[in-house]
Amino acid sequence: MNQKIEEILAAISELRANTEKEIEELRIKYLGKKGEVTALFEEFRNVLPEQKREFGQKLNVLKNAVQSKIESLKENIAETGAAKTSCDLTKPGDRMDLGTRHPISITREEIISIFHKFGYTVAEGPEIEDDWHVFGALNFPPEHPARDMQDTFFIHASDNPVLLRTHTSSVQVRAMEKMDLPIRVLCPGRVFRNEAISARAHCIFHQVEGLYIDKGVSFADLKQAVLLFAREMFGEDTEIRLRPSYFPFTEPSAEVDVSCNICKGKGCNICKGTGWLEIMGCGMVDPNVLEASGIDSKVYSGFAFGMGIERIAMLKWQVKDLRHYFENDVRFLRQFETVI
Ligand code: 2U9
Repeated sequence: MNQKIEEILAAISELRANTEKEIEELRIKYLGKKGEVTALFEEFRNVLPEQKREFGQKLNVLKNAVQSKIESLKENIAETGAAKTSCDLTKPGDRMDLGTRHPISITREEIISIFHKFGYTVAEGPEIEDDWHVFGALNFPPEHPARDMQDTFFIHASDNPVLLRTHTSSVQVRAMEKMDLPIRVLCPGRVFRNEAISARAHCIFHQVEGLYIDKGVSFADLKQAVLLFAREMFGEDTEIRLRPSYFPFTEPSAEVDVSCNICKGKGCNICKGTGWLEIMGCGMVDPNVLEASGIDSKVYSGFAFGMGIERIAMLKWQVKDLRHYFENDVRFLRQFETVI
């Protein structure tokens, strides 16, 4: 009897159960009518009177040990929920739907990889900015409309306003402040303008801007960079034309058009019969802008350009409504599944 008690005590310390059913089976095995512990109590009747005290105590210890083991197994499955979620570890995993890259990301990466070949590195900067990096350093006069609440989102307007950047030019200003010359930098990022949302405009959109500063950089270099980019992006037959324009930060400034790759310049509804599509703005960095960031404009010159990624992506895939890019309708996004 002693040996049996020792065996059961050793066995119960190893007991494991994952479900309430398994625990009940263990309870029956030891404490049920025909259970092993119950059988020992039956046997106890035949124990010699002088041994009854010793075995009686041992049997009670054994019964308590079995009962508390069963209680602790019950508590365990209540905590882990093992009983409710008994799982089949051999089952194949659930299929995970793969996402697709967003057309804006695809276009941004394509623009970056083209300029990477021309030696540009990517720089990023804060979306929440100060007046100096968005306007002051870029030659915006104090009364310029972009500084107005109507056009820019201010987080707080004071003598030292905090605002959402309206262009990524602020990143180039930061690059000029800290990078050694010559600088050849590309700045992609999200920008914010206080505009009504329509098929052609959004209050949040994405830009890529570029800046090249060195000794002897000329307008001819700018035209060449823009032409090479346009041919890489829109095809090797692409022609460009530059129309005079105005920006506070460049002088002279120009808008860049590419020949319409749908009608090959003949005129269609995409290019509104003109044969040309506007893709970006550009110009020679205004000497005031170089000087504001501590660059000697008598020694250095540079060019800059800027484009809206949504606009490039609209031209690339003939998307008619800019709002598609922001709604994340999978029926729209899945069309770009194979474009990597
Ligand atoms: C520095 C100096 C000059 C960046 C430039 C443009 C021309 C331009 C627009 C295109 C469409 C903005 O997204 S858009 O509305 N951008 O036309 N951007 S030159 O010029 C800089 C930038 C930084 C220090």
